[in-house]
Amino acid sequence: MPPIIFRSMPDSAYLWTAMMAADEKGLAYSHEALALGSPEHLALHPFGKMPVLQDGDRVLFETLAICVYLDEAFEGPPLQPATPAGRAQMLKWIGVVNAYVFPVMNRFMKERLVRPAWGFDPDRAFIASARDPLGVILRELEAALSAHPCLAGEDFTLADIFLLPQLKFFALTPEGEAFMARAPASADWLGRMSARKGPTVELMNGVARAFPKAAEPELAWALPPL
Ligand SMILES: N[C@@H](CCC(=O)N[C@@H](CS)C(=O)NCC(=O)O)C(=O)O
Repeated sequence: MPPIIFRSMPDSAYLWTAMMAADEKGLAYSHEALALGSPEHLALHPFGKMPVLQDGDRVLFETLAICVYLDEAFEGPPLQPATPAGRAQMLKWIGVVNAYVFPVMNRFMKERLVRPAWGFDPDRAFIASARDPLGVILRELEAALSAHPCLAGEDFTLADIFLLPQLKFFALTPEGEAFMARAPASADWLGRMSARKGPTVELMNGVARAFPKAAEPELAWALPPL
């Protein structure tokens, strides 16, 4: 049994980010399910989020802390830039994903694809309100990925790993598809990231292939110009 254990509900974008970081380092690990909000979960993560990393007696939560720990405590290809300016760029983009991308993109994808597939009405007010913040996010992503092949610069870093599950599942919505059709650098990045080797990328690709289609396939709105 490898010592690293990811504790999480299985379908969690942040779990996939943490596991992908472990894959990129070439680490062995296992995943054990954790019920959201259970006493066991709250004992490991008092703020009640997923995932949690257990490495022997060490228990860590917050995905950025987990990824930095995996990168710095273990051998394997570095996942952070070597220079302070490079690391600042990486942290800037991870901050953008955590503060702006995840709350809008992840919820948009759930309202657009998951809730209707489960028989619930989507929150149409949220879908309408997401247009402008998504426009800013997607414009900035396309600008960054037009300037360099990876999100934080020339090299693949944790910033790419944070963004991948977010953009990948947003791209399955009709609005995400329409964005990809007119954002060649973002579409190229998504293709390259989805082709990386590793069990977590394969897992995400499989989940994406089986994902529900939009119950209302017409565009809820057109994005503002890039
Ligand atoms: N700041 C946390 C955020 C983690 C997070 O939001 N995880 C989601 C799953 S992808 C979660 O726990 N959702 C359950 C909930 O919010 O109740 C981190 O970086 O680990």
